[in-house]
Formats: sequence, C-alpha cells, structure tokens
Amino acid sequence: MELGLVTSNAGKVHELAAVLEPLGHEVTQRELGYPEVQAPTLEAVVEFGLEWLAQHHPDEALLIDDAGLFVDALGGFPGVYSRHAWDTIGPAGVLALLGNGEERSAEFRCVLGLLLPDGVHQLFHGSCRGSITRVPRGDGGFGYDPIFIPKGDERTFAELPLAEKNGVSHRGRALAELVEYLGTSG
Ligand code: ITT
Repeated sequence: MELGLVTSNAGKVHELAAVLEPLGHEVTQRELGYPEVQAPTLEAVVEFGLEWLAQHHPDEALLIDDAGLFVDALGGFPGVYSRHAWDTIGPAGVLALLGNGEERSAEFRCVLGLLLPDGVHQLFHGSCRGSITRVPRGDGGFGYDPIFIPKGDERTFAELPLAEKNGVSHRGRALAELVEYLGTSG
C-alpha cells in the first residue's frame, strides 16, 4: 500500500520506511500543512489531524506521527510541548533544567494515526523508558536522540543504528502495532 506520512520531519520518514518498505508498503513524505493543535495529549493532536485530513484528503492512505519526550523530574515536560521546546530552549535547555539532578528517568511516546480512503481512523501507541544524559552524545537520528538512553542500553538513540533504534523505540513499538493491523486488515 502507498502510505503518505504527513510530516515536516524527514527523520520520521526514514524510520517508518525502514520498517514498512521491506513489507511492501511505500512510504512518501507529504507536507500537507495540517493544523497541529496544542492539546493536552498526543492522542488529541493526532485525532484532530486525522479529522482534518479526512475532510481535505479523503481519497488517500495517510499517516500522522506525533511524539514527545516526557521527563519525570520535570513533571512530564516537554511532553506535548516537545516541538515548541525544541524550537526555543532545545535539548541543551532540557539538560539545563535537569542540572546535575540524579533523577533523570524519562519516556519517549509516539502515537501514529492511520487514515484509510474508506474513512477508517486508527491510532497506534508506543513508548520507551530510559534516561536523560548529562551531555549530548552521537550524531545519528534526530531531535532529542543525543540526550536519551533507552533502558537496558548505554548508548543514546543517536548512537544506535536505525534498525536498533526502531527495535526498542516508541516509534518502533507503535509501528509494530501498525504492521500487525495492516497485516490483519488485508
Ligand atoms: P511533524 O509534527 O511535522 O511530524 P515534528 O518534528 O514537529 O514533525 P513532533 O511534534 O512529533 O514532530 O515532535 C516533537 C519534538 O520531538 C520534535 O522536536 C522532534 O524532533 C522530537 N522527536 C520526535 N520523535 C523523536 C525521536 O524519535 N527521537 C528524538 N526526538 C524526537
């Protein structure tokens, strides 16, 4: 199936394509400029986006990916504000907020939204526990990858090859749910 990923972020396209293309699904980046509402949950952002896409692009198979980094010691910040935090304080600002604090646990979350031409909407979820580094490390991946170490590893996401990040990441887990759904929905 041809799936249009509605995003401005090419890193997401690479991660989805690495999983979906070997299974015969073509992933293309679509910059359709859907309104990304500020909402208290990733789910609400994705639901709103899917409804907008269903009205404006009803004949296409489209995906939305909304993700965030939830830092425990910061009460879940930047969370749903991760993009805004990226554009303003950046990863260095998140590290500065944590200072030398010992409590550095965090979670990445991803919600994928699928819209099919028959109007079906479906959400898929994934999360990944881990911790925040004291300094950024690695130059792979994108976004906050250099400051996040997934649980059970010592490398940051930015130090993992793409397939390894997908194997444990929030997005990889949401993708596994999507793959199962696509397999069973024919
Ligand atoms: P679109 O909304 O256009 O898809 P975006 O980059 O704004 O692109 P998000 O709102 O989902 O995407 O992401 C919020 C922030 O979190 C943003 O700065 C991303 O770079 C970052 N982010 C998302 N997924 C990530 C991942 O897997 N690793 C590291 N950072 C990630």
